[in-house]
Amino acid sequence: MNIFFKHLLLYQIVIHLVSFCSYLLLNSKFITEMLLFFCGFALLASAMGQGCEQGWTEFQGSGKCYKGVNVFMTWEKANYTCVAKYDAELVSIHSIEENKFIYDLIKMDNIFAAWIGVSDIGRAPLDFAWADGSKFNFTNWNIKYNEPRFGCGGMGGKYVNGEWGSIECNEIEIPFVCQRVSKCNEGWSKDQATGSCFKILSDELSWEKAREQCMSIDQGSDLASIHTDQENEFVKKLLRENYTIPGVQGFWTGGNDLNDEGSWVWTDGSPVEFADWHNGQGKPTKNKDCIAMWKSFDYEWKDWQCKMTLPSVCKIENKK
Ligand SMILES: [Ca+2]
Repeated sequence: MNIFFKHLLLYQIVIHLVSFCSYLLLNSKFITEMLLFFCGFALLASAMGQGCEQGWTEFQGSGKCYKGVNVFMTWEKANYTCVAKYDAELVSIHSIEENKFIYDLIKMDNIFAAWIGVSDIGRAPLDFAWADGSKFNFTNWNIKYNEPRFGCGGMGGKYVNGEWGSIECNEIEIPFVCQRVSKCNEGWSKDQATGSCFKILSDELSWEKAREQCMSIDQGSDLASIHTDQENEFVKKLLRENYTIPGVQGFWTGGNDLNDEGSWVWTDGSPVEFADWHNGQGKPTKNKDCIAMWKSFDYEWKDWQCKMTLPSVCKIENKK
């Protein structure tokens, strides 16, 4: 973008911001509105989400906990503060429902704008990404004002009903919203890298019965799916360190080729892309249609008869 044009746009934004703030000050509403904003946070602090620490609020649809921070900072300082002070990240938004949830949560009606985790920092201009590294699969730019134009994104207040405006990352200071993945329910182990929760069930059951048991113990729980090397190592570590049952051969996961011989899928129907088969395992074999993590293979994978009885690994997937 032409630098003069960019500065002209910035100039216009600053003028609008100044006139907007002057309006608030002249009407003696500014302090009241800031107080309302602060009160909103205070109320939130007392409203604990089930899977969230005190002062954070959960949105069931995302498995994340949110906190509005009523301190005025540049985008980069806000991002740093989420990480360093709150062990969190600037919020990423993946649906209009999540956008609306955050809008209501931080009482956006009362403020001009709040930083969200979208920026092009370290990338090509306007090639946006989320600060938490999650997929950039949803946007809510205000098209009417020809957004986006600058490198960082903020959620706008009632004048744009929570649509996003772009702002110069280090020129403007506004409040911001941090997010954390929800903590796991009692008895589950959290994989910090993904936010998913895992639990080992010791009852030795057929694959089908094991799946029923997994699904019955907690909302969103199913036999474990494993999508990456990192996740595989997390589960292996869990099995090695925390679980020893004499005589146990292995643990059921959700992987199976029950519907189509040799075509391995997880219980949600997604294909098994990452795999950790032990030598010779995972070949198309009738009657060996379920994947177990096998103790004598140091928990590498084995295709095994689904009717055999094993303990199992359950998972509540974080759908961030
Ligand atoms: Ca098979």
